[in-house]
Amino acid sequence: GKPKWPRGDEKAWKEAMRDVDTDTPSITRSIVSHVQTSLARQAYNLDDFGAYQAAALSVRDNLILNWNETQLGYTKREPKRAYYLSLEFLMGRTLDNALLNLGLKDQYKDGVKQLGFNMEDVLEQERDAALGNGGLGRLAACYLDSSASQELPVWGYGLRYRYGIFQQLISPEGNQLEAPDPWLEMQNPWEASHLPVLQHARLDIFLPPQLPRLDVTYEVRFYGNADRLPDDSGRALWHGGQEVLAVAYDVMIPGCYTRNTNNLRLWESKPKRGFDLNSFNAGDYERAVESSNSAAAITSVLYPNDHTTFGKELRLKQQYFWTAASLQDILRRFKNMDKPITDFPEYVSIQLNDTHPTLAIPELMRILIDEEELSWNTAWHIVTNTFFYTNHTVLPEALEKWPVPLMEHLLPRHMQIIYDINLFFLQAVERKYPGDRDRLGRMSLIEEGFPKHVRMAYLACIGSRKVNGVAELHSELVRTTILKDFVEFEGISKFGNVTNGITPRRWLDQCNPELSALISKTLKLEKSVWLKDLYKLKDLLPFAEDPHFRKEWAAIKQRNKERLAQHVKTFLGLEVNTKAMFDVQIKRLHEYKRQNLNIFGVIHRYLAIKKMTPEERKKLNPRVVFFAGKAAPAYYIAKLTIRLIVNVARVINADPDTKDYLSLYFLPDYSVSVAEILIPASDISQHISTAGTEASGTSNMKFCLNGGLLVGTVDGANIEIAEEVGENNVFFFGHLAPAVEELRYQHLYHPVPIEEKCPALANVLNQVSGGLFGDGSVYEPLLSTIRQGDYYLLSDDFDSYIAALAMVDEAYLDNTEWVKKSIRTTANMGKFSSDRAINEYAESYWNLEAIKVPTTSNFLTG
Ligand code: NBX
Repeated sequence: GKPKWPRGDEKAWKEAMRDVDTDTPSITRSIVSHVQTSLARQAYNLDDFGAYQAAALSVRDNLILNWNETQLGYTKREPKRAYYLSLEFLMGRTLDNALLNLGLKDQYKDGVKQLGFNMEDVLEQERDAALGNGGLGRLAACYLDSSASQELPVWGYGLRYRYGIFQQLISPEGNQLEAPDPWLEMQNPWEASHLPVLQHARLDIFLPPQLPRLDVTYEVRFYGNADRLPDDSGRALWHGGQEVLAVAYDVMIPGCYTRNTNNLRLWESKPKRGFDLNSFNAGDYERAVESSNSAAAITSVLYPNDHTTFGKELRLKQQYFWTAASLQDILRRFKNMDKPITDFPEYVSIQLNDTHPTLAIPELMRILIDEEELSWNTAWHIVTNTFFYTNHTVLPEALEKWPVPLMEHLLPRHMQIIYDINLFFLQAVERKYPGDRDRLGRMSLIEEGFPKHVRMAYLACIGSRKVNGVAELHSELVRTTILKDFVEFEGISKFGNVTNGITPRRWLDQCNPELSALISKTLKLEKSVWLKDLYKLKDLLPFAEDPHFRKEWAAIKQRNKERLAQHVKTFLGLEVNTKAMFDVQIKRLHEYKRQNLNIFGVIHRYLAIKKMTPEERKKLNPRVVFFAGKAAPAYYIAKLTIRLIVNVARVINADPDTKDYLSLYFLPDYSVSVAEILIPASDISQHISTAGTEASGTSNMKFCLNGGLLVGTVDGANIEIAEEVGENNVFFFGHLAPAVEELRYQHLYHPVPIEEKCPALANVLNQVSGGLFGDGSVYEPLLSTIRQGDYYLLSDDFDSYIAALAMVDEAYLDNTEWVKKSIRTTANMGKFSSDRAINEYAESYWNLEAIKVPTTSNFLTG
């Protein structure tokens, strides 16, 4: 029989639980108690870091209670749940966000002040959780914040990498160097592990026992053999190989102004046994620990490559380890409800964040067929009603493909299942288009070649209920290019769009508290209202006509510029002219994002200023250009771009003729926290990808929400931003997406020398070659990408880019009109809240309903 619960005296439990829930200690008492017990430190030797740790633990106490309450509420109500599978969650810092969402910001600020600390300094102590590369990972983090805030029962699943995205250093020559990011070294108070306390005791400098739940571990198999059973059941037995343990770590995700606190479950790999006793007894100690090393290696590091795929075995192991552990966990939770397995899609939706978790499709087939003993058709029906696939890129080099021999070796049963899916799928295609061999070749899950490859985007597409892109233009490109044949075959209604969004909590209230306060004051609304209904910003529009309001608006921008200047002073030791226009481009370095276009534009401007007389220069409005971003460690051209930026900065910042009118900074080690300082300080930001290449972009939304104007191409979400804020408030330039193919064709077959086609750009390139910024030969490989081929069309867009920047200069001269543009931009950004986006997923894709967790505890009686 089931053991009695709770154990012991129920009344004693109830009373104690009520006390825990209601007798909350004062904030100072809670912090001091953590100082003295959890940290084993004392008042007289407490530094900022200790104060951060104690404050974090105190806040964590609140989160845990809410989180327990939420999970219990969900379990009792048995709602449909959605799961967001993402290999990346770029969370940034947590303390400030948790305080905002709990509504305890002012209280904690006062609390730490009473104890002698300044909240801003305390917040600065926290290290970013940087388990992601860029937009895709940060989008996942915004969606978690919105899911909890919208009271939706959504969990995230990911990997607990020991090393996040690398730390970027810049050498004296201007080269990017990579150092590891051991982010867990100083402890992470924001997670609850499911490890036995004793195993962790050695590491636990200050954390109290962390909800040890040994039951949340699963076994994951690799390699071995898959033998089809001799009957006609279609089942197989997968055996042998390597077995690895997945251990859960739970990160609490508080909703904004609600008790709902969702869960982000991150898996860590562990050897199933500490070491292989057979080898150990034979005296081969090294071999004995080798297998345990290889198990632990699976979750050791985040792959730092975005937009490229390498057939690396460890990466495939990560993908399978994570999807297998997550599916076991999801199935166990479903089975606790005692529903027939065929109801699975009524209770579970799984969103695939790009193709990285696509193995979940054959894995669920394997479980349903081999373990649950369902027929192929029943299993396929369940699978294709459970999964949803979001595509984040149409760049061909970014589409994941895995070599068949590697898949066969690592996941022999999954390779069989993929072949079977492909067989049934191509049979259906053949029935619809008899004799169309070309089409079968194009649509096959297997790309021919030596070796063959599995096309993951096609597998994700046919295994899912719906497929979506992340902005209107991008979704249309998905439908008309990479998945064209699939749209024709399956019908257009399966292929939708959900335009990305950003959380206004972090990207307005937290990063720009003064602007947030001004908005609340002006709208006469608590921020708890407009931060959860961002269309309310529309009511700021009339205030664009109010000179007093404009003055306050502009003054806040100015103080944010000074805050950024202070940051540059502290970390780079450089002075920034805060009277200048601040022009910002911050994103991963990539040729398609065209940081090269920007730096060539800067050089062009520099050369123009050099030619002017001192009188002419005095009429210029000064400009400060900021770059930040990381390059994939093996992306040679992207790294050369960084080197060029750093060396151009060195020359022009030192040139007495020009330095008052133009200066340039490359801020190393870009991160979420650095973005929080840069974004509110921008007058303009640049989103200048070759049209049709940037799926959406999300920082474009963050800048505009903070009243920075957008300079960009007609690409991704730029288009929808312009629709919302009005085309007269953005600076568009460049060729449109439909022209790109034709232009590339011309580059290939009717090349025009760059001197003829774009003399201004040719001149810039020649200055670089000629050594104006140090040895020109260093940059030859970068320059020749433009002189030859020019795949990203810099020579086609350069002149209109320069013209757009001239329009910016002109518009900036009229300060009143400029501030109006800034206000109108912010006021029209309501659409881009990630609350809107997550609600679209919940309603149109997952059929998910919100569940409010009551604010009083009643889970023993209720
Ligand atoms: O996803 C980005 C797109 O480039 C952006 O346009 C878009 O706004 C954002 C969110 O939808 N994609 C992205 O960040 N991709 C990766 O980081 C990535 C990481 C690993 C990988 C492939 C791509 N193997």
